[in-house]
Amino acid sequence: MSLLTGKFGIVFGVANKRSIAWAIAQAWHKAGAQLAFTYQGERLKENVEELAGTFGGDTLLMPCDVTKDDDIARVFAEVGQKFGKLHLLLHSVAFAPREALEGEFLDTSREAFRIAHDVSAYSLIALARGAAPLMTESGSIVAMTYYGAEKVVPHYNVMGVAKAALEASTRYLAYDLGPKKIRVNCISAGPMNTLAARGIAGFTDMLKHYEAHAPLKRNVLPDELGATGTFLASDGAAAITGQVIYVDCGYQIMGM
Ligand code: NAD
Ligand code: 0WE
Repeated sequence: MSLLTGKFGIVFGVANKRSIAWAIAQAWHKAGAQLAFTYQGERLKENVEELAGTFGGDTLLMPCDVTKDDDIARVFAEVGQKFGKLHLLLHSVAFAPREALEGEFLDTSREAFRIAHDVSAYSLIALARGAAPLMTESGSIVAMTYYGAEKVVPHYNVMGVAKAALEASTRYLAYDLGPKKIRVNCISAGPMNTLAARGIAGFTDMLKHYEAHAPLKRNVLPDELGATGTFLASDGAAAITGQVIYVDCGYQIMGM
């Protein structure tokens, strides 16, 4: 028996094979979970179809823009019909308008603030509310965060504030859902070369900075995020909720 045998899960945030969501989905699948996937829009449908197809069988695949309540309602209605229950949910979704990640935080517009928080933080609350009625046996909700939530990372700007909201939401959700045996945790990942990181000015230098300064003197690998995602999803983590687990080669402990 594998760690996640008999568990049903849903994954939000696969865009391509480099997505953190795909690394964790593969690990969950290898551990025996049966998974459903959502994709942001038609643009990404083919990618996700092809990736999910590598699991064989008919994987449940649904469009979902996490800023649309109707999309979210439809997703959980379908999961209810096809799976009947749910144990795992991965939130690996973030967005802020590009201009908000370039200049000064001081210049963040009301609209950029709203969008970043809607997509990157509020969505966790909406997805947890949709999933909870299906998590009748027990549940594990995992969300991806980043160090810019707690310390200033130049140019991460409003995304840092949105991640702080995501991490605080994780704690309040953990409190509300704890009595139902539903756990809610974040993985704080070191920088990864994904679509969301591509084109960020100085990203290559950031990878080098982590290599130089993290205790383990290297960057995180996708499989290592998968392994932590599997642990948090498993009954081995049954007493862990409301936490932020750092998978960053130790970078977060450093003061200088
Ligand atoms: P990615 O681009 O592969 O994933 C981001 C996903 O967000 C995409 O699948 C995109 O479709 C989805 N998304 C954006 N807006 C959406 C919307 N309105 N509705 C539905 N989906 C939407 O990049 P990634 O690096 O894998 O990012 C995944 C998560 O990991 C994000 O929360 C990100 O903040 C976090 N993270 C990334 C890094 C990194 O360095 N790449 C480090 C720590 C945390
Ligand atoms: O969470 C993220 C990135 C999320 C993200 C990326 C983009 C790029 C394209 C959110 N919104 C957008 N909007 C776009 O238009 N990371 C943790 C990766 C990341 O992004 C940074 C980083 C790191 C690390 C931006 C500036 C500084 C550091």
